[in-house]
Amino acid sequence: METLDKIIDVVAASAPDIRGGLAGRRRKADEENPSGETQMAADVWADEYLESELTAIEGVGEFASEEREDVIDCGEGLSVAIDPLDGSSNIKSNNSMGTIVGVYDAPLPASGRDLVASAYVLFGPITTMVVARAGTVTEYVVEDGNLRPVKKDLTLPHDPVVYGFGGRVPDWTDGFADYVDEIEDELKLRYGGAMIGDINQVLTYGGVFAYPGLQSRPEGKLRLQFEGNPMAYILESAGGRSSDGEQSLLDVEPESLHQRVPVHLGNDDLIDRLESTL
Ligand code: P6P
Repeated sequence: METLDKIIDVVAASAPDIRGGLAGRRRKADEENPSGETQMAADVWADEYLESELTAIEGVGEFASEEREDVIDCGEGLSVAIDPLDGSSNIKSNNSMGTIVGVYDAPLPASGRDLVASAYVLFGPITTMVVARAGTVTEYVVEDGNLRPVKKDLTLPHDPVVYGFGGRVPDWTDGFADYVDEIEDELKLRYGGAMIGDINQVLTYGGVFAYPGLQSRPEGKLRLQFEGNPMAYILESAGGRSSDGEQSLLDVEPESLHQRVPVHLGNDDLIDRLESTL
């Protein structure tokens, strides 16, 4: 089995244990992640679990996590960048969250153009996994850690329905606020505070997700290596677009492992309109 298949299978096989470990780990850990965000005990749990599983795979050369300062060198081969439990603050309110994985054929930090696959596991009412590789996107149900395909060659619906925008309204830039004025007249608001769940709605119904650059934080909140690039790879493989406001996220120059980037993802014409408005 090739390395990429092993990575995807290990992430799927880990999902039931990670999900099963959430209930007892709803408390805050007494640590911060490299982005200065308070870690939940579940963040640490999921990160340690996946680090152990993924670094053991023959053909994985580097491992990095949103929860760790530095890249771990574990041999030769592909680089795996994960957000082990994206949206972990949703544990408190029992809302959706999950794991994001980017597989790069280059040392980290890497360009999105070096991605050979990306995926996310969504802990919703059921556990699903969406995988983009070789230009196509597949949605699976994760059953006992095994992948059962339910949607092959998944593409964004042509007629968009939902939008979800992060950041506080007073902190949006004038350009983004002008864009929101247009969009909110056309689409329905769906924002759950975990990008996996919000982007899964965009993939399901069509629409746009954004965590934009803010007045207080022009670089936005989300991390390029662990969130922006992998999700952009999925959306673009599904016929959509991504943007930092000017260009595809996959073309953003990697400068540091935890660099943040404004993230806009969705139907191509909605992203085109965003770029012409910003
Ligand atoms: P806010 C979760 O913490 C996350 O990294 C993304 O999954 C999500 O889109 C965003 O931050 C939510 O941020 O400011 O709305 O809590």
